[in-house]
Amino acid sequence: MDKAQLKATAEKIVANGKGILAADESTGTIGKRFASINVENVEPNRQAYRQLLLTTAGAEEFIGGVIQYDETIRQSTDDGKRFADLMEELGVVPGIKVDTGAKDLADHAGEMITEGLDGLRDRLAEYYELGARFAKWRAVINISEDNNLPSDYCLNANAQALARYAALCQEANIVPIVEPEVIMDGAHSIETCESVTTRALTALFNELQNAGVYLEGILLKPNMVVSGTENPRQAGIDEVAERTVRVLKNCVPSSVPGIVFLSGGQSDVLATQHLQAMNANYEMPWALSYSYGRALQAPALKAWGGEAANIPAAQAAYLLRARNNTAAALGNYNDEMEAA
Ligand code: 5MM
Repeated sequence: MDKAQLKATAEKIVANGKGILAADESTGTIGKRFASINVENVEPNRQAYRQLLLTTAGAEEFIGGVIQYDETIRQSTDDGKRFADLMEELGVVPGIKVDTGAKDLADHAGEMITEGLDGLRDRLAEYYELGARFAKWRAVINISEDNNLPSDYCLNANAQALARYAALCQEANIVPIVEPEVIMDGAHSIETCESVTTRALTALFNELQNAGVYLEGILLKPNMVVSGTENPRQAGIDEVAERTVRVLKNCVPSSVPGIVFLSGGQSDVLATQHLQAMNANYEMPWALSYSYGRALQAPALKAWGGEAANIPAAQAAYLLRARNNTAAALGNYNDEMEAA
């Protein structure tokens, strides 16, 4: 493990308010996104869409890293430049999703465990050769107040898998993003989201310490603390910011260089507003930035609609979200910036 390299890579990704584009939708997930715009889920369309994002002029000012899917890291632009090489030239760090998905946790109805540890050492070695310098693994934590979920067993099993993954990444000189996503869906209150997120992060850092993971060489990708989507009381921006910062300060060691939120189904602008409220109003020991999938891509996907003629409009929509989220990561965003 080259600790200096790991720390430098993690810091580079989140330097100066930069964030991450999560473009690692697996084939099934990108199919759902394409279905919303009536685009067929075939390899040439996936290549065209990822190329659109990766060739957006000026995005490198805001985007420090891009998470790719296995297919994407092997793809190239129309003129034959590998996507990973293009990123390298632009100073954007290439990343790779290495989990193989969340599956039902045996004998624990409603709970999930993320798979992908078998053979991971060899896959990481290949991804490093292909240019990846950071990786991502996502655990899925469902809340059900009626069924008393999540169980401690689920939290601990996922935390242990995240820690084993993180240790393997660092052995390969790849920065691990650890993502324990507490899912927004459900009728639960924001208080429940806060307590479950606290339990998930406590279990995670306990296991990371047990595994000997070098905390200066990781990035944390958590959910924000929000009301369940079906809860009648939807907390406002300031409450989300206050509760999220409190949880992070209680659970995340200051040696972690960066925290990059997932958007989790929040609207694109709300995800930016939440990030702004945290960075503008609180002093924190880590860079607090973004690793959004839907909240960075949704307007671009809609503007594109699968038509080559719409690529400039789609790239402008993506650039606006990247620019505004980086402004929010620096505490400099305001609503007027949406009009640009
Ligand atoms: C981009 O979506 C990622 C991959 O999802 P699948 O493994 O289900 O295909 C996902 O992990 C994503 O990186 C995070 O959830 C953040 O994305 P959002 O849309 O929540 O910001």
